[in-house]
Amino acid sequence: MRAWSFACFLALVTLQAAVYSAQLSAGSLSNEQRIAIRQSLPDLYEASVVELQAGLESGLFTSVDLVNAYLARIEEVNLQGPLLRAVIETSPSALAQAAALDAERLATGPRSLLHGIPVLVKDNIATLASEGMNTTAGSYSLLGSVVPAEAGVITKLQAAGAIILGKANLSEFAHFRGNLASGWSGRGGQCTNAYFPHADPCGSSAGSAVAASVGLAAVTLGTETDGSITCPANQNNLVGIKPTVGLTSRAGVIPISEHQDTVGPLTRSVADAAIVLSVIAGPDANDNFTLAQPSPVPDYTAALNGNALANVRIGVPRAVFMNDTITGNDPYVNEVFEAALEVMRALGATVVDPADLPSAEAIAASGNETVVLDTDFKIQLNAWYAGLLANPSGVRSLAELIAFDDANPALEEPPQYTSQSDFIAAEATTGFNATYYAALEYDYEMGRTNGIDAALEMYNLDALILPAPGMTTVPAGKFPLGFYPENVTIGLAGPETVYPAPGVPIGLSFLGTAWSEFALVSYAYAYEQYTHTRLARRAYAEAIPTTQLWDIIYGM
Ligand SMILES: *[C@@H]1O[C@H](CO)[C@@H](O)[C@H](O)[C@H]1NC(C)=O
Ligand SMILES: *[C@@H]1O[C@H](CO)[C@@H](O)[C@H](O)[C@H]1NC(C)=O
Ligand SMILES: *[C@@H]1O[C@H](CO)[C@@H](O)[C@H](O)[C@H]1NC(C)=O
Ligand SMILES: *[C@@H]1O[C@H](CO)[C@@H](O)[C@H](O)[C@H]1NC(C)=O
Ligand SMILES: *[C@@H]1O[C@H](CO)[C@@H](O)[C@H](O)[C@H]1NC(C)=O
Ligand SMILES: *[C@@H]1O[C@H](CO)[C@@H](O)[C@H](O)[C@H]1NC(C)=O
Ligand SMILES: CC(=O)N[C@H]1CO[C@H](CO)[C@@H](O)[C@@H]1O
Repeated sequence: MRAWSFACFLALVTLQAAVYSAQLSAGSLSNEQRIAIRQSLPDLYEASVVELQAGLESGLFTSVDLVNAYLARIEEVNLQGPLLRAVIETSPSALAQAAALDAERLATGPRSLLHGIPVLVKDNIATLASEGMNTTAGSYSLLGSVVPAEAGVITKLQAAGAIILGKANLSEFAHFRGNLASGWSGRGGQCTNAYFPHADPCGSSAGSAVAASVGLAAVTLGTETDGSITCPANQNNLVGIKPTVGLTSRAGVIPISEHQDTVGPLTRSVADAAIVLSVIAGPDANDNFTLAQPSPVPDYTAALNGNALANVRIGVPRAVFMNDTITGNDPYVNEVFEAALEVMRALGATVVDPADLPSAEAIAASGNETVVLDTDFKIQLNAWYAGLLANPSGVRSLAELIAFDDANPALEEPPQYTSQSDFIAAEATTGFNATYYAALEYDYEMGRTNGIDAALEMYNLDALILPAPGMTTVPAGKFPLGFYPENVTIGLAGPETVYPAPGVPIGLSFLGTAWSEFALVSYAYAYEQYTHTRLARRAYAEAIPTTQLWDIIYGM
């Protein structure tokens, strides 16, 4: 438990406990009491971690109640009704974990703000097979496989007392298989956005984002290599943090590339994102990139300062990143972005516009990222398959994976979902050589030295800001900016999905230099507290689950 949040949370707990504990122990409740209790229970569509923790501490409900409520909400919307297909599997041991954590809370108190809080994680983040869930990146080639160890971030979550509620659907292999629709996987099918029927959820952390957007769990984890947290955060009205590579452990995460993969939170508020990041950040002996991070890990909740944008210099890198011809953004995105710049100014920030990256044109033209990702993916994915303690499909390498998909079209290559172009390009690479090292060097030069860091230095900036979806860099925090208007021209995104579409959210991104998450969280918080854009629009009615804690506790 960290100082700032603890104080705040204790105040809430004390208040609620004083009011309701007596009533809950009473055998029969008066009408007024029922209404009071019902009103005191958080709405799971929006509930924050601090609110849930307060309710758990005061005995208003238990973690068992919470798990039951979230499971019922998943049941309502996942494979029926709106067919969100956000969740691939739920944990058969979640209720037992919840009961044990409830008992521990009574005996010795909460371990952290995440004690007894249900979390969904993307299906490329390893959980122990003995806990009952698969780790497959959405692929049947990994169904029933036994991982040698859980992911480093799972160890940290569980040490903090979090409950792993289930695994979220994703673009298969984090969208590194081929030219496939965002949010589709062989095992999970097509995940869809909760803001418009069959809208594109973006990916690859599609299921994590959709689940967080309508409260199928308290918070979720996604992963990003290039846009896989920031784009779904953008399109699902969420806060997403793409941490600096090496702030959060990638050990036990089905890889694309150790040079770009990173794990981060997808949540409904900046405060929740700060709480989760504080738990999952930090060194892990099994991922040596994490050993390079500054010590100690900051308490990101201490960054939640509503005045954080005062006297801060924010740059707008318009060239390339705001050119609709290159980004493909609907012109409406730039319209709402201009309004956001006015908010920054109102909050005391100096907006430096434009503040272009010297490398902008070179970044847009370069294929060097692909050279690095293709080479790394083959080496690291082969190592993943080779390291499994068992794999019923028999697949033990990328080459065998390609053959498995071709041999099992009903599972992995239904019509319009046949592409394996990324797999095939990666399989053709021959390992580290001079071309690879030059490409890696070039990427760091263009992205960091001559890119973000150069712009921050040239214009004396604290951060950069961009509308979303835009292009992605490190690190970035994305959060709600607005929504597409009712008259937007609906486009096709995939065989089963549309984008843009009326009411689909649009996000805003703060970007900074390596390890600047603390500052970025503070800017995002100041903007969020001033605008509260997320609350301006809800998902479409059918996509909102109706089960609440009340139904679970009192069965009515
Ligand atoms: C994996 O998924 C299969 C099929 O849904 C299921 O039978 C099994 O219990 C799951 N868990 C593990 C650890 O294999
Ligand atoms: C991690 O270890 C490998 C060798 O095991 C080494 O090549 C690499 O440079 C290390 N990376 C970091 C960031 O320390
Ligand atoms: C946007 O990009 C296109 C294509 O590269 C280019 O032709 C155009 O000049 C750019 N627009 C601006 C305003 O820079
Ligand atoms: C990588 O960048 C170099 C330097 O600009 C360029 O010559 C090369 O064509 C790029 N490689 C690819 C595959 O785009
Ligand atoms: C490095 O390997 C790639 C294939 O992975 C190949 O295209 C490239 O020509 C090689 N470069 C050198 C310098 O051998
Ligand atoms: C959509 O409606 C807005 C007013 O709500 C209007 O300003 C805009 O021009 C319309 N766009 C189209 C494409 O009709
Ligand atoms: C929890 C849940 O609903 N899981 C489902 C995800 O989608 C697959 C494929 O449709 C189903 O088999 C799972 O039951």
